[in-house]
Parts: sequence; structure tokens; C-alpha cells
Amino acid sequence: MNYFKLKYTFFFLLIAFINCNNINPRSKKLSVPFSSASLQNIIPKPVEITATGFAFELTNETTIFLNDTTSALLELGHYFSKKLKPATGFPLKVALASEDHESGNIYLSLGKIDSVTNEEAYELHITEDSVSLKAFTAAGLFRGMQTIRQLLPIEIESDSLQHMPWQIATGKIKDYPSYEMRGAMLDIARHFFGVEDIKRYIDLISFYKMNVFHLHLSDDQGWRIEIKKWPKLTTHGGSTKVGGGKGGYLTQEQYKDIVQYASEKYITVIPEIDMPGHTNAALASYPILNCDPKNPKPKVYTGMRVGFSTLCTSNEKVYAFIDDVIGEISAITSGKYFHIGGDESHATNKKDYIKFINRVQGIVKKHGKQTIGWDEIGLSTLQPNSIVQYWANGINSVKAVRQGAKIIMSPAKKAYLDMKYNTSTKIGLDWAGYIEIDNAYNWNPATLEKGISKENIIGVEAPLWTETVKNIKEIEYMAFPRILGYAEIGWSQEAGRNWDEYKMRLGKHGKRMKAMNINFYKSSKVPWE
Ligand code: TNX
Repeated sequence: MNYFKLKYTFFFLLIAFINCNNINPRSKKLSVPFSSASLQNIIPKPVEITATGFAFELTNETTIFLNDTTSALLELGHYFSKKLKPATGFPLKVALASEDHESGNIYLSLGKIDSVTNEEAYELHITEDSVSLKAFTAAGLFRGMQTIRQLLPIEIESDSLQHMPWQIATGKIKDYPSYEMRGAMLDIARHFFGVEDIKRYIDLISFYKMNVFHLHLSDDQGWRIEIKKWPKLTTHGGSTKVGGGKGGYLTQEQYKDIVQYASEKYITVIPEIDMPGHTNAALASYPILNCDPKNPKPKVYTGMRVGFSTLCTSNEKVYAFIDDVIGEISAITSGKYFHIGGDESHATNKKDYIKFINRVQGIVKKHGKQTIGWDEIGLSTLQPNSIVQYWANGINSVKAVRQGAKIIMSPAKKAYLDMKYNTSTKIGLDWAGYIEIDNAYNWNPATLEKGISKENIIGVEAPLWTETVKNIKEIEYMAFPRILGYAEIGWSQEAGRNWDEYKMRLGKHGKRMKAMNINFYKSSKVPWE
């Protein structure tokens, strides 16, 4: 071969080598501009977003790397891999990260982040090469993963294989919640909902970074949690529901399963046993708890009107009963709170009510929990760490604030998921008014009630009472999309929050709710895409 030929061959090989490298996405980035729109459409809105205009692509070879192998981090890695599997079909491996970053992967790390010291803060940095999510706590990483889900194409929510490029817009997000508690309450007493429905609801609220799930476990119409020392509470007290027909209840094993399931999503379950009012189901099961001379042997109740029942607050047996109930439930609840209800005790004399609430807070404390009660408990002498849930009465809530209590904001007129959207809504009640999507979004917990300001508020919660709500599809219809707004009020910064901007984001988010199979209310106030 002469020199000339050799030179040509070499040149040809060089070109072939370069071309070969060009078709391998791992070694040469093409830097194709990519829309940053998804970064601007996240709900709840993150604190700080910087878009950089390109895309990261998740592939068959992407690995989820962890910066250590603590069990919490491993679980999160596997959770994320499992979550992304059905739609992508990718077998995303979970592995310990080595020193050098390899291109094309997701990095999850626990450790210091520079922005803030909030427990649920996270930082997300997406480049064409990698997705890097950092947080102080596993909870922070979990919240950040929900952001990544929203940055992926909506098809990621499908449970069947979708063929498409799984691209994520590049940029940086720094994020943390405005309020410590963001929650949803489900009433399983008026109508009973079992483990599967409850898990579905937990899944959905976790997607919007909520961290509290409050279970309303007992009411006049039904007792829904097994108490081993008082078995008739469920066999008799749980036998029916509003309108009549078969009720139901959670066994302690099922309840534990729910608590565990929620904890994997960094959600605290708050159990509520409503007392001294709203107790007809208990009184019907054990008449000894009752001392109403006009109704010595109450029957199970299937109506909707409440405020007629009360535990016999002067009977010592009642406190032994409460001790058993709070003790058994507290023992299987990992969170630090126990909700004692305390609302609408119209059949209890005021002096007796106050004495009762004072005493029950002590029982909660004895079982290692912190008391939460509806705003009426503001009338009592609160324990230093008791929390009051505002639903209707500003005077009672301000009394609580003056005693140093923190408030959970659940104003019925704004945050009750059982209120109808408008006059034509079929399910729901309207005693607190109609709550359209804009009305549900347009309020500020910190200025709603004179005498309750931001530093007094621990969080925001949206209760769903179920007198008229009979199945999971109806739960979804009443909760969605209002609950996205409550999640945003609880998580996002107050400055810059406004309906006109939010409704555009919500309009884009409709397709994602559809992909998640959520039966949501398609309000005409929202420009749905
Ligand atoms: C008031 S809110 C109640 C519930 C009802 C609800 C219906 C509260 C603490 N008590 O017992 O289910 O209204 O909207």
C-alpha cells in the first residue's frame, strides 16, 4: 500500500468512528432545544424554577443511583423504579452510585442541600446528562419524585406500555412547603370505604405532596375500627350506614396496613374517634355509655341529622372505655396525633363538655399522642401541644390561639370537599355554600380569620364528609380538582399565588388526571386542554 492509500484509509476510518459515536446518545449530546413548559405547569407550584431549554431522556439503560444504601433510600429507589415501569417498560436498575457520574442516569441523594432547612425540602437538577434529586430527608426525596413524575409526559401515568421518548425538560428546581401539614380527611363513618379505596385516595393525595391523611373513624351512623376489648362497636355499631344497608369496618390488621402504606408515601395517618357527641353507634352498641333518660336504649341510626347523641360524661365507665379505645388505636398508629373530634356536642351540657375534653386530652397524652380536636375544643383548657382544627367557629379558634395552640385550617366555606360545586351538582351538601374551583382556590389561610395568622397555623386540611358520597368514583368527583388547589395553598408560597395563573396550569393538568383515571369535575371555569 502506498503512502497515499494509507492516508486515505486512515481518514475514512476516522470519519466512520466519528459517525459511529454520533449515533450513540451516551457519548455525544445533540443539544436539541426542548420546551420548558412542563416546568411551569407543576402543581403545587415549586418555590424556584430555572429552565435551561433542553431535555434529559430516560432510556432502557437508565439506572437509579443512590448515594448510600440505607433502607429508606433503597425503598425510595425501588418505589421510583416500580412507578416508572408500567408505562416505559424500562427495567430501571437501582444501584449504589460510584464516584463519577455516568451519563443518562437518575441520582437520588440524601444529604445537605444549600437552600433551606425544611424537612421536606428538595433540590432537583436536570441536565441533558442526568437527573439529580437531593434532599435532607427521605420525605423530601419522595416529594421531589412527584415533581419528576409531573415533568415526564402524561403517558407516564398509564398502567400499560406506551411507546414514546421519555424526555424531561432540563432546569433547576428548589422547593419546600409553606405549611408543615397539608392534609385530606375522609369520613368512613357515614358511608364505609375499605382498604382499596383508602389506598387509592392516599396515592392520589401523595402525588400533590400532601403529608397527612385524617381518617374519621366513628360517628352517629357507624363505628368503623375494630376495638378488641369492645367488639360490639363494629359488629353492631358498624353494621349499617346513612340510608340503611350494610356498613363495614376496618380490622386492626387492615388499619395497620393503611398506616404502613401511607408511611411509605411519607403521609401521617391521623385517626379520629369523635366524642362526646357523634357517638350514637357506640351508644347503640353499649348502652352503658349512655345516660339519656329519653332514649335509654338507642338503636343504630341511618339518618343524616346529627347533634343528638352524647357519651355519659359523668360515668367513670365511659373513661375506661375511652382509655381502651385510644389505647388500642394509638398502639397501631405510627404518627404522633390522635383526633378526639369534639364537634357539635349539642346534647352535652357545656360545663360537662369542657370537663370531658380536659380529661380526654390527658388520656391521649397517657398513650403517647398529641390531641387534635375540632374548633369547639378551644372552649376547654388546652394541653400545651394540643392542636385545634378550625372548621366554622372563629371565636373558639381564637380562644385556642390565645392558649398557644396551633391551628389546622379547614374552613367549611372554602375547604369542605362535600360541598356542592354549584346548584346542579348531584352529590354533596350546601349548608356552607357552593364551592366552585375558583372559590376553593381563592383564599389565604393566614388572613381568613381575624386573630389567626400564619405563625398560628400548622397546616391546611380538606375534609370529605360522606353523607351523600357512596363510592370511590364519587369521592374522586367531589375531591378533584378542588384538592389540587388545597395542596397548592398548603405547599406553595403565598406571594404570586393567583387564580388566573393557576387555572391555566390546572387546565393543562386535566389530561394527567384523565391518564390517572381520576373522575374529576370538569368545571367550565377552567380552560381544559
Ligand atoms: C359538620 S365539620 C360536621 C360533620 C358533617 C359535616 C357535613 C364537623 C366538625 N362536623 O359531622 O358531616 O358538617 O358537611
